[in-house]
Amino acid sequence: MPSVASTLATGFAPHRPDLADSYRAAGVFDDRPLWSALAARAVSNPTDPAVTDGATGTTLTYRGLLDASDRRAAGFATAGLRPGDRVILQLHNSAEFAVTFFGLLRAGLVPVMTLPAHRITEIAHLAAGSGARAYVCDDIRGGFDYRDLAADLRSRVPAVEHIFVTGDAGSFRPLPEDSGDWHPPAVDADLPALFLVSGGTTGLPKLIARTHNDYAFNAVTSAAIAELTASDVYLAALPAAHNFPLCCPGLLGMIGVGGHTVFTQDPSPDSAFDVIERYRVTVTALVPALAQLWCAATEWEPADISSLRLLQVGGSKLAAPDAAAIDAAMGPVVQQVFGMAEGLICYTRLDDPRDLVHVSQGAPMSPLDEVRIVDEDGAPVPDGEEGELQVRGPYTIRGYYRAPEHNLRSFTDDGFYASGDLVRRLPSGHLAVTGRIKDTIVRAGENVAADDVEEHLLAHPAIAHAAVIGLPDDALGELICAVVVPGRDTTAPSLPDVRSFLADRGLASFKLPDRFHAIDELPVTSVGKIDKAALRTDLASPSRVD
Ligand code: OOB
Repeated sequence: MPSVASTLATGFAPHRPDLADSYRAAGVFDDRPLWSALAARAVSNPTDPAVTDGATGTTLTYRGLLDASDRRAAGFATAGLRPGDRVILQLHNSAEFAVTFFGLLRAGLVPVMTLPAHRITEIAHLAAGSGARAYVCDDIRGGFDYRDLAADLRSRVPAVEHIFVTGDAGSFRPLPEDSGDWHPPAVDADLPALFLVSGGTTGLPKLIARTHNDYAFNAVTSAAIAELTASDVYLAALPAAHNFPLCCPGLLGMIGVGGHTVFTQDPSPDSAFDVIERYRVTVTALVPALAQLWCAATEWEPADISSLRLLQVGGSKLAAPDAAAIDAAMGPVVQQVFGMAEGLICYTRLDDPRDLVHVSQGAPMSPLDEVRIVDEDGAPVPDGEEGELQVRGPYTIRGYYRAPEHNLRSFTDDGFYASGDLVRRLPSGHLAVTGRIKDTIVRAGENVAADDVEEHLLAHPAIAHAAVIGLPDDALGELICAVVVPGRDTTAPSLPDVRSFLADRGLASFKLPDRFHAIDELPVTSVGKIDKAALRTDLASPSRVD
C-alpha cells in the first residue's frame, strides 16, 4: 500500500529541477511547514490578539490560537485521519475557520479550500478529485443547510468517511478536539500544504496544489509589499478560503507579522463599516463591485472608517474612474491586485503615483516571476501591445492536480501557465488587464472585446455596473448584449440612448449593443466576480421575455 505522502504527491507537478535550484539559490524557500509562522508568534507575541470573530467578538491570542489549533489537530488524529490525508474545508469567516485551518495544518492534513457558495456539484467533484477522506462544514448559514450537502456528499463520494459540523451537528460529529501535548508530524515543505480551487467562471473548479514553501513565500512577500506590521488590523471580508484574503497578504500575511485579523461574514458597508470603526481596521481586500458599494456608502454611513490605510481591490477589473473615485472618497487607499489561485500576484506599490495605481493592475510580486505576453501563436508581442499573459515562477503551479487533459491546454511545454488573461505592459513595467481571451463576442465576423464595451458603458452617468455578453443569433452568429445595473437614484437608459451615447464616444458601430437589459443586481460567482456564464444561460433561455 502506498504511503499517504506518496498518494498526495501523485498528480502533483514539482518545479523543474534547474528552476527549483535557482529559486532555492535565491533564498525564496524556507523549508518550514506553513504553520511555523503561527508557532513562532505564539512564542514571540503570546498575548497579542491573533484573530477575532466579528460576529461574536471572541478573540484568540497567538498562544490561544496555537493551543486551540493543536487541540483540533489532536482531535482529527484521534478520529483516524493521518498526515497527508485531504480534508474538504467549507467554513464561513470566523475564528473557527482559523482554528480549523491551522488545526489541519498542524495535524499534517491537507485542506481543500472550498468557498461557502460551493454546492454539491463542486464539492463532490473536488472531494473525488483530491481523494478527500473528510468534510468540515457549518450547520446552517444564509438559509442553506450544509448538513444536507454533507449527507449528499457521503452518498456520492463514499471515500469521505468523516464529516464534522460546527454548531448543531445533527447526525454528524462536532468539530473534534482532544487535549494533551500535540507534536506536529514532519512535513516535506515541497509537497502540497493545501489546495486552492480555480476561480474560472466556466466548467468545474480545478484543484491547485500549493506547497508549504511556495505559499509561505506568497504570504511573506505580499505582507512586505503591503508594509504590514504587528500594529495592523486586517478585515477578512471576502470568503477567507479564497487566495486573496487568505494569503495576499490576508490571514497568513498577518500571522507572519503578528498582526490582528478580524473576520466578518457580512461585507456590506452597513455592517463592515461598524466593524472597521470598532477594531480600528487598517487593511482589507474587496472585489471591485464591493469596493464601489463601499465608496458610495461613505456618503451616508455614519461610521468612522478613517483607520483604513489600504483597500486592496482585485479579482476582476477595477475601472480607472472607479479607482479614482474610491481614492477621492476614502483617501489614497486603493491598491490594485491582479492575482490568480494558480500563482502569480501583481500589486500596485504603496509609493506608486496615484494615476498609475488607478490605470494599472500592478506589477508582479517577485523579480523571479517570469511574465511573457504572447499572441495567438505563442510569439511575444511588441512591448505595450495586448496579448495573453503567460507566467512561470517560484509560486506558480506547473499543472493542475490530477488533471492531465486540462494541463495540456493550460501549460506550455516550457512550464508556463497560460492564464487566458489579456494584458498590456505599461512603460513602468506594470500590467493593465484588457480582457480575457474567451471574453469576446464574434458578431458578423467581427471580434468585439467585452471589456472594451463595458468600460465605455461605465462612463454613462446612469450606469453603475455593466456586463457585456454574446448571445447566439442565427443571422449574425452572436448578438452583443449589454446588461447593466443603473446607478442609485438614476433611471435606466434605453437601448437607443445607450447606442447613441457609445457612438458619440467614438465606439465602432459594430461594437454597439444589439440588446440591452437593466437589472437590479448582476449575478456573481462564489467570490463575488460577475458571473457571465449565469447571465448567458439566463438571457439565452427562450422563456425569457424582454
Ligand atoms: C483571484 O484569483 P482567482 O483564481 O479567483 O481568479 C483569477 C482570475 C485571473 O486569471 C483574472 O482573470 C481575474 O481572476 N482577475 C482579474 C483581477 N484579479 C483577478 N482581472 C482583472 N483585474 C484584476 N485585478 O481573483 C485573486 C487571487 C489573489 C489576489 C487577488 C485576486
